[in-house]
Amino acid sequence: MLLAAPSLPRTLIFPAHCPSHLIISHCFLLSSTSPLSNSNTPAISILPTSARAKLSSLLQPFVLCEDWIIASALGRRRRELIPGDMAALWLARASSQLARRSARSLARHGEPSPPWFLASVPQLPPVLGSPAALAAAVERSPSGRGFCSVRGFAGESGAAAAAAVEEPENGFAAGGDQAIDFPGGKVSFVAEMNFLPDSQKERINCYRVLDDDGRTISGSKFQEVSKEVALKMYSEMVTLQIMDTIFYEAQRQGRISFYLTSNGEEAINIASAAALSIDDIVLPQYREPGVLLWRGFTLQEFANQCFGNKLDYGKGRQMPIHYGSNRLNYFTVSSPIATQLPHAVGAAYSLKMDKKDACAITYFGDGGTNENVQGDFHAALNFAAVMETPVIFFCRNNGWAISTPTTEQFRSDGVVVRGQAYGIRGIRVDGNDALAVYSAVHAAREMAITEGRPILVEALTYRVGHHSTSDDSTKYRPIDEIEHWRTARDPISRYRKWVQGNDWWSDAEESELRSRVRKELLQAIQVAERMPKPPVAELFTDVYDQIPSNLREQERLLRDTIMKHPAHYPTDVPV
Ligand SMILES: Cc1ncc(C[n+]2csc(CCOP(=O)(O)OP(=O)(O)O)c2C)c(N)n1
Repeated sequence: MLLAAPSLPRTLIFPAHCPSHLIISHCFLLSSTSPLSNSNTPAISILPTSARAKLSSLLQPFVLCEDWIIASALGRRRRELIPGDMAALWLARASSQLARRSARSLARHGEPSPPWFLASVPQLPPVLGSPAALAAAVERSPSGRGFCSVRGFAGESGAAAAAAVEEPENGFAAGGDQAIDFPGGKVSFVAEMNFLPDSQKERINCYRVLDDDGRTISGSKFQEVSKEVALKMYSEMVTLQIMDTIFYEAQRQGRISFYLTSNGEEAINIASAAALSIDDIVLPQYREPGVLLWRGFTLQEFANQCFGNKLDYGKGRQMPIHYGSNRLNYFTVSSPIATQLPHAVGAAYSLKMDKKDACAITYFGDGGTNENVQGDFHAALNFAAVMETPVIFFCRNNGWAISTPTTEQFRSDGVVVRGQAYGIRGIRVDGNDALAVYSAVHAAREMAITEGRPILVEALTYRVGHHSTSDDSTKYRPIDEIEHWRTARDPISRYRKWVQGNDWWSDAEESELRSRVRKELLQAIQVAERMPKPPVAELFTDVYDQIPSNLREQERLLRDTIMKHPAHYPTDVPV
């Protein structure tokens, strides 16, 4: 530790790895003990001896030098600011202010300005040795990084110092190339105190390919789809719609306990799935069964899950609609909203580590982005950005989180803008335009994999159905609004117009498809309904390798209770 003599202490050097709190407390000491505005003495020299003694004990890594040493090290004119960390910047700014005020004060008295420098070097020699050794150490600092120099009045005349007084209050030369090489790139300094606006004047626009009548908008750029893929997309959208109608009715008839439709979001489901590869890992919320349908989950498999029979992969332990498939790389539906997002980042990271040509995609609603108990959306986006994972965050912004409209969920311009805050590229897309969704996800996948980065897609859509069979949405939103989206903005009829406009589809094919799918579904439901349920013993397996004694005891108690009160238990569950 070396404190310069009171007459010359105008330069401060500190190692870049110096703990921030030390730098800041030092700055605080400087500013709180220096009545610079009415003093013609630079900051350090007027520190009382006791304060300097305190500094020496507190700030071991700090070295205060005579100005000529550092002046030579900095070439006297160096003005860019390249601190090792944020604290260095803070110190630099504060000290620069002090130095400038000091210069102003001296100029007022017609005295020449003293030199005043501030610098940080990544590593200092344990013993400084001669001034030349110090200068050499500073020069050796790698590519200027971790090296900070702020304002040099050295050798400047009183007039120059006075000129400096006219400079803006930010403490840096106006019009100069003042910038900080901060992680992520250079940040320019400006004289104005500009707060970022809370939002852009104009909302982020929305990419679409098809107009409301299913015609491609002139000049629209999109990923071509073959006739075969286009027709498969259409058929699956129709199948999903019929599946929703029939399962919904089955729930109303009391044959299954619960259901939740994807009405109005068929394009999101099917078109996004079509743009992916089967190797891509899907981590769904609950309104994306179409992705599974696209991948080949059969209607029978859907029915088995909803009826919780012995062929259900979840062994009847989950509520209906909690589908999952190892074979199809589709994680089991996650009802605690947004919990699947961090999982998706982990899955994507493993794909990256294994150098797989695949990404992860996770779906969630607008409500999922505002789920604040765990804040999974935010943690996942930040993690994904920092770890550079190939993951697509697909938000279905359907206007509602059960009965809470998006207007009561957030003040930002929807979801897509949030990606930027985390350093994630994003796009807003018309979720009711199958070609736009397909193109956006196709491009997102390409970027995610080839560039190893996360992408955020916000699809604007509308939840046409009730939230689930436990909800009546007419209690909190106008029926006209629902009807408008169900008819005028229906993604299926819009896409059908495009397909038919290409002469790829006919009315006869349409009715054949609809009656075939309906028949297959009714058949699947009958089979699923008759299929026995998983045995009671299955309730206790698959968590522990060896079932622990307390679970064995619970199993025995359950059996006894069923035997005692058989009327209260379903007869089709083998005990
Ligand atoms: C962690 C958690 N909090 C609350 C709930 C209750 N909940 C179930 S669905 C839902 C709304 C989700 O809305 P959104 O994410 O927009 O999806 P949408 O249902 O509109 O498709 C809420 C709050 C939950 N399931 N999990």
